[in-house]
Amino acid sequence: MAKETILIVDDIAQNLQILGEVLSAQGYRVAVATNGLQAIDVAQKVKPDLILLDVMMPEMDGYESCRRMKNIPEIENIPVIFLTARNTSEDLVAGFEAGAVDFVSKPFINVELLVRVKTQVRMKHLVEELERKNIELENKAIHDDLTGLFNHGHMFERLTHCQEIGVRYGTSLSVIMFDVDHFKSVNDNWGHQVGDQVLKKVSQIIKDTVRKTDIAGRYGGEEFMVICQETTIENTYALAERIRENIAQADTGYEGLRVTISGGVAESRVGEPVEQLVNRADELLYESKNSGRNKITQ
Ligand code: GH3
Ligand code: MG
Ligand code: MG
Ligand code: MG
Repeated sequence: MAKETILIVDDIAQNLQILGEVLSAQGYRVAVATNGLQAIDVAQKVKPDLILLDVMMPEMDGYESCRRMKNIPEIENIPVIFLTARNTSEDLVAGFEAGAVDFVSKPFINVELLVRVKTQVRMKHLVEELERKNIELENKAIHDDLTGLFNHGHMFERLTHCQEIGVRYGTSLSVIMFDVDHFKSVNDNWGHQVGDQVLKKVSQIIKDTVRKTDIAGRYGGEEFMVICQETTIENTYALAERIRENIAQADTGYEGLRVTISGGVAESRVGEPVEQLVNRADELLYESKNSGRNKITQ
């Protein structure tokens, strides 16, 4: 049995009753409205899976109601079928132009109406599923599986974009490059799986420490990057320090296992290619490594 909600709109009570009975008998939930304006209101509240819309109604006719609904983002994708005694070719054109997906003539034949309703409801569900899958795929394409942070490719895209914004509007841009200290020995002494858990933990701390406007990603194996816009290099350095400290103090969940990270902070120079900015941050990171690790260099 169907469990979808159908909004039926008609100014004649008897029509609503007949329609309601036919649809309810098939298991559809039914919502009603008696004019075009009310239909918009109910549609926004109920978010039905389909709307069966009469054309001739007082206050606002079906065409105008449909046109308006197609301009309201939260309900624009709900399919509308016109159910009307007006079925000249001009009426059909007007209805489709208003955004309807189908027409059923009044008086309607039950089986025909039900088949058309079922088809449109199924189409709507298919489209929604495709959209969900698409969003899922897009998300997967820009995120790192292990840590949920943005991946290398996306970080470079964002960095390039931030650089362009910087050139156009004169906003500042700085990056932090992090690398986990002696991570090879974590793997060697604790195993690769523990190593993975440590990377997750480090990522979580980075996520929890950065501000909403910062962009954090996993740059490589045990390397991380944070992009900061519209902030001074001093602020970026302070953020890097907070992250370093939070990680150094964190409980990894494994007794006796502590990790530290080192970092380099660089600010974009006018006209500098992003690769060069990253290289400079990388060089500063290696200064941190060479001077004892668990350190940030600016
Ligand atoms: P340093 O302080 O100089 O950075 O030393 P390090 O041991 O961290 O540096 P090195 O580059 O020699 O080792 C990095 C290690 O990170 C080697 C690699 O196997 C490990 N690694 C990279 N990606 C992953 C991952 O996804 N999971 C785990 N468990 N290990 C990883
Ligand atoms: Mg009517
Ligand atoms: Mg490394
Ligand atoms: Mg390392």
